[in-house]
This record gives sequence, C-alpha cells and structure tokens, in this order.
Amino acid sequence: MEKEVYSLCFMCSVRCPIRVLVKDGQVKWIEGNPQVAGMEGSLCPRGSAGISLLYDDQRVKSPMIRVGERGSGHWRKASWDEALDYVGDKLKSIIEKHGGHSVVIGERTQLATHVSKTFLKALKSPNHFTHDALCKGSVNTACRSLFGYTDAQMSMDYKNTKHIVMYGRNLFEALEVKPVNNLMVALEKGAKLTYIDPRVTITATKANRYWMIRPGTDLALNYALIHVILKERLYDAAYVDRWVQGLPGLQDFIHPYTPEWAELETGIAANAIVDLARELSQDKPSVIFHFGYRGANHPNEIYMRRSIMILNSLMGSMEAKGGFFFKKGPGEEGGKPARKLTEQEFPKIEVPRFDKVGTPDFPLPDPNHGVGQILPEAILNEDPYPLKALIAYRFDPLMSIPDTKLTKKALDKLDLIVAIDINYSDIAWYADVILPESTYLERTDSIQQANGLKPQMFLRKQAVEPRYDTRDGAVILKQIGERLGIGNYFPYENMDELVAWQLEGTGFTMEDFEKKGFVAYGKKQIFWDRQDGIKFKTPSGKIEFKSSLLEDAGFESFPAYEAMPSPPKDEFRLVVGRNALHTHCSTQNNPYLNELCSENELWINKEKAERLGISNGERVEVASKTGSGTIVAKVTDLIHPEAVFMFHGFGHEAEKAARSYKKGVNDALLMENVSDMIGGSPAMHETFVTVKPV
Ligand SMILES: Nc1nc2c(c(=O)[nH]1)N[C@H]1C(S)=C(S)[C@@H](COP(=O)(O)OP(=O)(O)OC[C@H]3O[C@@H](n4cnc5c(=O)[nH]c(N)nc54)[C@H](O)[C@@H]3O)O[C@H]1N2
Ligand SMILES: Nc1nc2c(c(=O)[nH]1)N[C@H]1C(S)=C(S)[C@@H](COP(=O)(O)OP(=O)(O)OC[C@H]3O[C@@H](n4cnc5c(=O)[nH]c(N)nc54)[C@H](O)[C@@H]3O)O[C@H]1N2
Ligand code: SF4
Ligand SMILES: [Mo]
Repeated sequence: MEKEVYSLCFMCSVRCPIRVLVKDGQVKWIEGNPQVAGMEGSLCPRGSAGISLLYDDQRVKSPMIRVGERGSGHWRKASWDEALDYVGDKLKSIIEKHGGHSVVIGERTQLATHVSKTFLKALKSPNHFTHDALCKGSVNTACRSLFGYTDAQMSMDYKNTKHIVMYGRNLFEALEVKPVNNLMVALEKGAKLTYIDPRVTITATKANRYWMIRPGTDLALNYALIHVILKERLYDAAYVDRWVQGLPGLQDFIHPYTPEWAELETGIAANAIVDLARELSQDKPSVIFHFGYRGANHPNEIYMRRSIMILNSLMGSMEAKGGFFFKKGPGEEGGKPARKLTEQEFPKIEVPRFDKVGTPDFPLPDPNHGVGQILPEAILNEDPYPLKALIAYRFDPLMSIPDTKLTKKALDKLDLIVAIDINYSDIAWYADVILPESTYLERTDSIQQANGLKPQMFLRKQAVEPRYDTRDGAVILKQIGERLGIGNYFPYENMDELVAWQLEGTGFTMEDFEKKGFVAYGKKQIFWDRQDGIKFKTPSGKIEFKSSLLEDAGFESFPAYEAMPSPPKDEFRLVVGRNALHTHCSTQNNPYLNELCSENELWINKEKAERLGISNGERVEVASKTGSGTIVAKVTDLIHPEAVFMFHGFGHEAEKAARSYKKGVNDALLMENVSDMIGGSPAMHETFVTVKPV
C-alpha cells in the first residue's frame, strides 16, 4: 500500500515542510513539500538523509539504565515502566529534599517546548533553558533593544532584496532551504551579495563582493559604514525622522570612526567601505544586513548585532519589501493561535533562575530561553542554590556548551542525568537513563505556529510506525509527570489528542492538514504601513538607537570601541562553524552523512603552516587552555592568518555510535566558557589555540 504524508523535517530545527512517500510501511522517498512556496520539492543533504536516520540500527532502540560509571558505556536494557519509575523515584526524592527548582531541563527549542516548560512550571522550577542563548542570545537582545521584538519575531524578504550583506552568515552551507531558494531567485534577478568572513566559504564564492575581515572586527567595519552613511546623508531621512529615536547621539558617537580608522582594525580598504555604503544607499530600502548567528562571537557581541540592525534602520529596511519584516500572527487575520499547555495556571515560583537571568546580575537575556552556558558554573558553585537533576531533551551540553571538561565536572555533581534523545549522543552516553524518542518520521508532534508575512500552522505528522521501542517526547514527559503527581497538567493520552486540544478554538482540525501539511489564516502577505503603521514594541514606539532597555539596566547605548587583540605569536583565534552535510552534533553518525563527511579538519593559513612546519593532510595537535586534540590540517590560503577554523560537532565519545566514535575533535573541548554578559551569547571565538605537528 502506498501513501503520501505531509510533515516537517527534523534533521535540523529549521523544520522544512516535506512530503514523505510511504510504501508498505516503509519510507521510500522524502522531498520538500511542493505545495509550499520556496520549497519547490527541494531538501538539503541532511533532509534527504532522513531515511538513513530512520533505518540506522545504531540509534537508541529501547530505554537504557546505566550500570557502570558515568560515561563507561555499561548499560542494561529496561522496559518503559521500569525506566520511567526509576526516573520518577529519583526525581521525587530529589524534589522532596531540594525543591522542584533543583531540576533543570535543557532543550533545543522545538515543537514540544511548551510541554517541557509545563513540566517544570508544575514542579515550581524556573530552570528551563533552550539553545537560544548558545545560538544567538545577543542577536535576540540586540533586536529587543532596538525594536522591542526578538530576532525570532522578524525575518527577511530574501526574494525581493536588491542587496544583502552577510557577516559570516554562511547561508549556502549553514542552510535553511526556503531562504536559500529565495535568495537564489533574487540573485538571478540581479540582486547583489556582499559577504564578509575571515574564511572563504561557499557563500563567499557566490558573492559579488567578498572581504576577508580580520577576525572579530565586524563592529569596527560597521561603525565606519555608519560614519559614511551619516556624513554623506545616504540614509532614508523620512523613515529615520519618523521612526528613529537617538540619531543625534549616534551622530556624535560615530564621528571618530572613519573608514581610514576601520581599515587599520579590519584590514578592509577605506575606499572599499565608502563604496559599499554608497552602493547600498542606492538600493534602499530593499537591502538586508543579515543579523547573523554565529559569525563574530565575542563579549561585546550585543553591540556588533546592534550595529547591524542600526544599519538596516538607517536604510529604512525594517518592514520594507526586500528588507526585514515583523512576523504577523493569526490575530492580524482575526484568527486564533494553537493553544499551548503553558496557558494553564501554575503555582507561583519563588526563586530566581539558575542563570540569574532577569535579576540585576544578568538583567537582559531573554528569560523565555535563559542562558545555558551558565549551567556548569551554577552547578559547581551551588549559586544561587544546589541543582541536582538535569533532563537533556534534544540537547547535548557536552558538545554545545563551551569547555566540555568543565561541563563534565559539573555534571558529576548531579544526582540524576536523563537524556531524551534518539541517538547515542555524548550526553546520552554520559546520562544515568536514556529515554529514546521516536524519530520525526515516526511521530506526530505539537502544532507549529508559523507566523510570518502570511500566518500559517504546520503539522509534523507520523509517516510510519516506530521501528523500535521508542515514544513521543510529549508522552514521555507526561508519563514522568504522572509519577510526580503533576499528570493533570497533561490533558492527553497520545499526540493526536494533544494536537486536537491545541486546535480547539482555532477553527481548524487535524484533517485540515492532510492535503497540504499546513493551513493558512489568510491569503495575502501582510506588510504594515511604513508611514504610520509599524508597531515597534519599545517603550517609545520607535526604533531606539538610544536604548531604554540597555540604559535602564545601566548599560551604554554606544560604548567606545575596544580594539580586538591579535593572537600572540604562533597562536591562532579558534573559529568554528557548520557545513552543509551535518547538523551541529546530531548527524555525524548518520550512515549517509557519515559516508560523505566523517571527520572535521583544521583550516590553517598556508604561510603560517609553512612557518610551523605543517603540511596539508598531516595530523596536528590543536590545544587551548581548556583541552587539546589531534586533527587533520587543511592548509589553505582561503583563511585569514590570525584564525584557524574547524567544523563543530565532531569528536564523539559514545562507542555505540560507532561510525562517529573518536572521529575528529570536539570544538567545545577547546573553547573557554566566556559570555557576552549583556546580550547572553557565549563568546565562542575568544579562545586562542596553538597548533603543532604530532
Ligand atoms: N562548541 C559549540 N557549541 C555550540 C555551537 C558551536 O558551533 N560550537 N553552536 C551553537 C548553536 S548555533 C546551536 S543552535 C546549539 C545546538 O545545540 P544542540 O541542540 O545541543 O545540538 P543539536 O545537534 O541540534 O542536537 C542535540 C541533540 O538532539 C538529538 N536529537 C536529534 N533529533 C532528535 C529528536 O527528534 N528527538 C530527540 N529527543 N533528540 C533528538 C541529537 O541526537 C543530539 O544529541 O549549539 C550551540 N553550541
Ligand atoms: N547545514 C547546516 N545548516 C544549519 C545548521 C547546521 O547545523 N547545519 N544549523 C542552523 C543553526 S541552529 C544556525 S544558528 C545557523 C548558523 O548559521 P551561521 O552563523 O551562518 O553558521 P556558521 O557555520 O557557524 O558560520 C559562521 C561563519 O562565521 C565566520 N566567522 C568567524 N569569525 C568571524 C568574524 O569575526 N567575522 C565574520 N564576519 N565572520 C566570522 C566563520 O568563518 C563561519 O564561516 O545555521 C543553521 N543551518
Ligand atoms: S534545512 Fe535541511 S535538515 Fe533542516 S529542516 Fe530543512 S531540509 Fe531538514
Ligand atoms: Mo543555532
């Protein structure tokens, strides 16, 4: 029997809409949902490798309880009842002794996030954190400081842009299918791409203009661009007059930051900076300076991200066709969003978060997400109080939080570590109990509320029965909850019932998703009126160059630029990133993807390598203050001499994931755990390393 199922990919968190062809209970083919504009049937390599995840016999096949030391890899298979009772009993005694707030859930934001937040709220714990800060916390805070919206509440009109500038936003490798397709359309229509990165990436090869910037100096470049734009009055004056608060302060501040000054800091010629400013101004407001995610990550990142969004504002590109737009929700069409379990009433929480977000110590990061990289410090110092249990749900702190040794030392202090995972990830391997989730092709998930120019809802729908003894995450948490006396917060027995509960009052039912995989609230794209209708959510209702969010918390809107130090002689700045074949630390053991890329390499500048006696393809030792590892050198003149680069997500320690076991080096092992203490991002590019032949 054959059927087609519309669903959502989950080989990464982008959640591209897919069509899955199933024959006799087997998945035969996956493609981008052809009924969704911008997908046109396409998928990225990881999305296509979804079949190979489903049929991978090295994933976790049943609940497992550890029998040896943590990390020793000695396990016994357990039934669900046994594993859930084990977790329930442990949590019960921890909560009795130390309170619900000693339980933490760390999670990659996903469709079931409302379920795990509910679980902790019911336990009176504020300690839910997501990947958000680790990924882009300072982008989030920068956007709130200017517009009152998070970065996730806005997006870009790639298709209609005339010029896009990307600062290490390596979109053609660190992929999202729809934006890539839409940007390709724009480029074919003649749009320009300016790409800035200390490394020549695939995106660089598609650019009209590429600048090999000195690592960490994007802020200096942006100050010079702002300088030229203000001096030559290249900005959208009507828009700025109407919508911007704090232009005079910026004008005074920017005066000393000339292109000639920036040339010395960045290595980019002053006249080229002037040319770019003039060129962009001709295409305004249909220009995008991409806010980026993982480009330059330093303790001053908040100001770098603000400078990018200030440039957009000067060009009038916020809420312009071909620029940025604010995502529109169902309310704009008179509709209702899907319900979330977090709408329920919960007992009052009386303690601060473990990361102190929202307190005077750490006022500005987004409390909806928290700051994950603070976890090791909070556990080790028992500050603000002892933490005793961690549930890692689709999140691997051992690879995704800088300084793996420190993280392990902290985890060793916990009484309970539970991993809800599909793979033998490093955290699953280090856990006390593994509760295996069914993969995305084997499960239905909570509704995706997809706000945008056209508000929609999408559904991840089960395509085939689970191949192994696995369950849905939302059901797993409910079943633990039942053992803790909080089962009443989870009004469903299975995913179909949860989805039906979510859809109550929206006017849609699960059947409505069958034909296309999504439902739309309206037909037209919604742009707000640029003259009077842009609903900025700042206290002033304007774009706040002079930011009340920052200044009320005691931070400056425009602090003086501090020079970015070069590494000491014969050391390098470690920079990291993704490639098109892998998702963070999740897919290295995937049979297809492992075959295509099984190990990471260390990019090192040719002249530097020659001086150190390192040749291409040779194994080298890369070492920092926090750790070291052996990796193959990729000697190239396509990287700035101050930097070395490696892909994130390799160097796995779980033996049962045999294809990726001990292949390459885990970048988190080398990174120091330092943060932008205003914006919330980890400063992942602050670490210097040495490299030597082995
Ligand atoms: N050192 C270092 N750290 C980083 C980064 C970096 O470049 N270097 N990048 C940062 C960024 S941008 C991000 S977004 C975060 C991402 O951080 P993570 O969310 O930790 O990374 P992922 O690889 O996306 O997923 C983690 C886990 O999810 C599991 N998983 C995959 N699919 C499923 C599923 O369907 N169900 C369940 N239950 N588990 C599943 C995987 O097996 C894996 O163990 O990391 C951040 N941390
Ligand atoms: N294939 C694939 N695609 C993905 C993901 C994935 O895991 N795999 N993850 C998704 C997620 S969660 C995220 S956050 C995005 C990440 O998207 P990006 O932020 O585009 O991803 P990275 O690969 O980390 O690219 C960072 C780039 O910044 C460069 N860089 C380093 N230092 C500097 C600097 O000082 N200045 C500038 N201008 N550049 C610098 C690095 O050389 C690198 O090329 O990708 C998303 N898409
Ligand atoms: S970008 Fe690729 S892996 Fe991520 S959801 Fe889309 S198709 Fe899947
Ligand atoms: Mo990310």
